[in-house]
Amino acid sequence: MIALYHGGPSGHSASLLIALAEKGLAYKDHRLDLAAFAQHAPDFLAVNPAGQVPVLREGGRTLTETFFTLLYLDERYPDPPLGGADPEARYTVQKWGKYVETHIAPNLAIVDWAMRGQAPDEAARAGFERLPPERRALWAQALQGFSAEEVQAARAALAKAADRIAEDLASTGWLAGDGWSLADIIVFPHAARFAALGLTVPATVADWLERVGQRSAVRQALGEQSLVAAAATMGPERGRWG
Ligand SMILES: N[C@@H](CCC(=O)N[C@@H](CS)C(=O)NCC(=O)O)C(=O)O
Repeated sequence: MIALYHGGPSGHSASLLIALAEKGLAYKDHRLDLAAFAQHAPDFLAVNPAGQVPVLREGGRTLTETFFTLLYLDERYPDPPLGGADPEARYTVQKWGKYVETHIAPNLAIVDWAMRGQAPDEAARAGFERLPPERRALWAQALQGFSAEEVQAARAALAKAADRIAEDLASTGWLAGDGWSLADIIVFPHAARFAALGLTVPATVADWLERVGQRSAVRQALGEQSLVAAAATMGPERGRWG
């Protein structure tokens, strides 16, 4: 059986929750309280030493990296297929998977972190010591805070991302090809936070967010919790692959 370790219906975790609901897959639910830094507790670090969610486990395999995990799920459980109907759509799905990782999520984390303005308490800081050096260094940087210029640059990058989302939605109303796909699933939870961070999005993007939010799998994945109100991506997600 699938087991999912996640932080609730926001950020990367939301993408996997949506995909599992879309494919009607049952799973053992391990929800972690990210605000309490449960992702840095020894029992979870035994699952993912990087101290990040989501993590999907199945048949002795431990999968991290959300976009790759989405691709895995789509190949293993092809009904309904979400990877793109033709080479062009599949290319676009992959493009969005990378763009979320290299541009959208890291900049969102900076803006969110700057707005949150809360310093983790001593107990949380103790957890940082258990992280691998590169993750510890990122946290140290976040605790120092980001400069006004860095936050401004992150906001500008997100505004550009909103425009790029609008561009790809223009022809079919979906990000890749003429239907709902992994591209929509990987981008949606992040783009859904833009408004809460004071970023205005083009009307096409607002309309797409509304349509995606109404899908039954998305409603099922989000449960009672609204995405915007949900705890946002935690952590200084800079220095990703890509
Ligand atoms: N590259 C990872 C990023 C995952 C990620 O950023 N997870 C965030 C929540 S959305 C997290 O666990 N942050 C907690 C931390 O870094 O301590 C993926 O694609 O899954």
